[in-house]
Amino acid sequence: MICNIKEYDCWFQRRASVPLARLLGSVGLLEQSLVLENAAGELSALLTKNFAVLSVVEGKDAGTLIGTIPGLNAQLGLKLPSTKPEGFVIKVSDTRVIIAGQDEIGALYGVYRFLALLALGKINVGTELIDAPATQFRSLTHWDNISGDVIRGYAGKSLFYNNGRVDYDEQRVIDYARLLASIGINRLAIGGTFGPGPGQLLITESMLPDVARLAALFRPFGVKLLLNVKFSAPYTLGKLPTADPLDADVVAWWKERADLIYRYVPDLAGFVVKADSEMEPGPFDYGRNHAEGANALAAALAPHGGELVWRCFVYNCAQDWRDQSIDRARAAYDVFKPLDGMFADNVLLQVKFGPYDFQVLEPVSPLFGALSKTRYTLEVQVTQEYTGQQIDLCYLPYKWERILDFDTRYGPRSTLRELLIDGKISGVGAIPNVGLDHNWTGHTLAQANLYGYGRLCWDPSLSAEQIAREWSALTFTDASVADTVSELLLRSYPAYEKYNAPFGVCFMVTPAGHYGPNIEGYEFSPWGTYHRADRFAIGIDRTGSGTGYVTQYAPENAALFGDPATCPEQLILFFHRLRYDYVMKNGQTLLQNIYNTHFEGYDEVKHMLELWKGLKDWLDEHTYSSVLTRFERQLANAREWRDQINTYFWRKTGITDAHVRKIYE
Ligand code: GCV
Repeated sequence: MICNIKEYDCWFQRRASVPLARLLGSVGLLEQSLVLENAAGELSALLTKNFAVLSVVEGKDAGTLIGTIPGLNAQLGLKLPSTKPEGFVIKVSDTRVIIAGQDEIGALYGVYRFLALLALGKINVGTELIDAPATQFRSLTHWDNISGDVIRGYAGKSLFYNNGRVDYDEQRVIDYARLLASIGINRLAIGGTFGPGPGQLLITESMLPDVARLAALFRPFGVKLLLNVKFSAPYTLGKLPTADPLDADVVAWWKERADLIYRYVPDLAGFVVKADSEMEPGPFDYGRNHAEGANALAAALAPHGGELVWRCFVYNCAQDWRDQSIDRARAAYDVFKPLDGMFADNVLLQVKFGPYDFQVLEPVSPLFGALSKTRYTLEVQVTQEYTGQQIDLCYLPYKWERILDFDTRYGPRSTLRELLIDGKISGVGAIPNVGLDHNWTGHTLAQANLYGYGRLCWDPSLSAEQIAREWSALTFTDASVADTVSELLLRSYPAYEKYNAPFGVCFMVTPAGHYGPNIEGYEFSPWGTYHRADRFAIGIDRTGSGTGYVTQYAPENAALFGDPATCPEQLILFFHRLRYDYVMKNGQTLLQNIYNTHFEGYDEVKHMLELWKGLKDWLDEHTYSSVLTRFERQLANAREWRDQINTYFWRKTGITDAHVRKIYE
């Protein structure tokens, strides 16, 4: 059977008809609200489009009822149990299907979950399900520029801007809103991050009507907008002489500006700010700390119920590589930990998962768990900046699962997963991987990363494997194709780790674009990410006797990472400077392990390419060949990594590979 997928429709593919058609043919809605009406409309439209069930919206005698739990209980005398905010109940009997939300958005989420389960063949008479998101803040932040280019975007131009204007295909935005809501995303930041881009312009009166129109497209899907704004706006836009957060005129300016913005978008979720980060203006420009900076903006949002997402990506990006006293990895903790408890209640610090910058192999940031009196979120990248740029297949939930597994060792229930579930981490943020490419994500299989991100935000206890299987089965309607695709996804991250920078040294990428190897590309740069390889050794000593970074962790982790004997070997060069003849747990030297992993990484990609080729007769030509082309490029990339890394270390050390494989002179 040919598996003919419509890439544009992502995880909403057409199916054969379904058993409960009789009940699904009419959808009843007894309460009126924008989101509930959309939920009913979505259900009937998608049933008709994808399941060959001609479904119409009707009254209370319909076979399928949608509503809120309190509403349905009151109107129909049901006894549906209540759940957490944004959660839902699904109940299927032989006379009725009920999809009830704790609130209106919960009902919408229930609809999408119902449709997914229907597609997976998991809805039957007797199905009862209660589910709710683990965390209330599940966001994506767009880095799109007003020019239409997307910073670190690998899937075409911006969905929102073109040529200096807000300019979009309305249907496309609605389809995007559907994709987001179907995986539970409820916040979307627009407005870019750098320079005089949209972050600046969107909060002016000339563009606020555009923002209001976009907000209206997302509103029925329960997605609230956030605006990326610039800390310097009081002087760049407001013509004040300063943006000092303690200056009364600046405080008043932010208040007036927030009041103006909320007149256009009354349910705006708030602002996102990248301050004192990579040349962006911030409180340090005025000798203020980050609590003082954040609180000034947060005060302007508070009367409107808005939140301020304040990014912790603050470090010195003008370092002298000769100066070994500075360690960039320490920066976020050094800046933010002393301020714990000093942020206003509506501030959410957004902490990158690692101390560097979304690297393939870097430890989890020591700020997690260490912040105990401040609300903060976990930040990851869905866009594959350092993970193959949607040319290479790299299934990110594999990585995120391991991040969530990390035990901070601050008290009981101290893994990131538990902190998130218990509300000690207040949400998740990420940079999406989408653009105007027809398949949204450039690489069709990269849709799994967007899907997986939403699913993990909703339920951090899902495994990467569960998500891979779920996404593959929703997208590839043939079971054996879906199996192979899951296998490819699950193989992809470990393979990528193997051919990338070894054992946690990080940043061996080309500085210009971050795709492909450049072993010393960052070595003499101001960005603070050095590996300092010489003839004998490589890596940074971050122990107590080195940069001291390791002491930023809770004592048990400091001890674990601080000793090469107990440090997880995948990260060993992040924490330690080791000689190439250091013997690793498998009895082979560090150098031999570097050689081995790079040969293996390439071979693994070759194997993945063969697995994909095996799907040729099972897939529609377009999907098959577009992914094939990417696998071929990935193989070339893996080869480049393998040969550059191995040759580099062979030339440094003069020590040959024990298996005498080809290394270039
Ligand atoms: C938008 C990385 C990227 C930058 C990005 C930055 C950030 O450094 O390379 O392009 O800036 O992260 O997270 O703000």
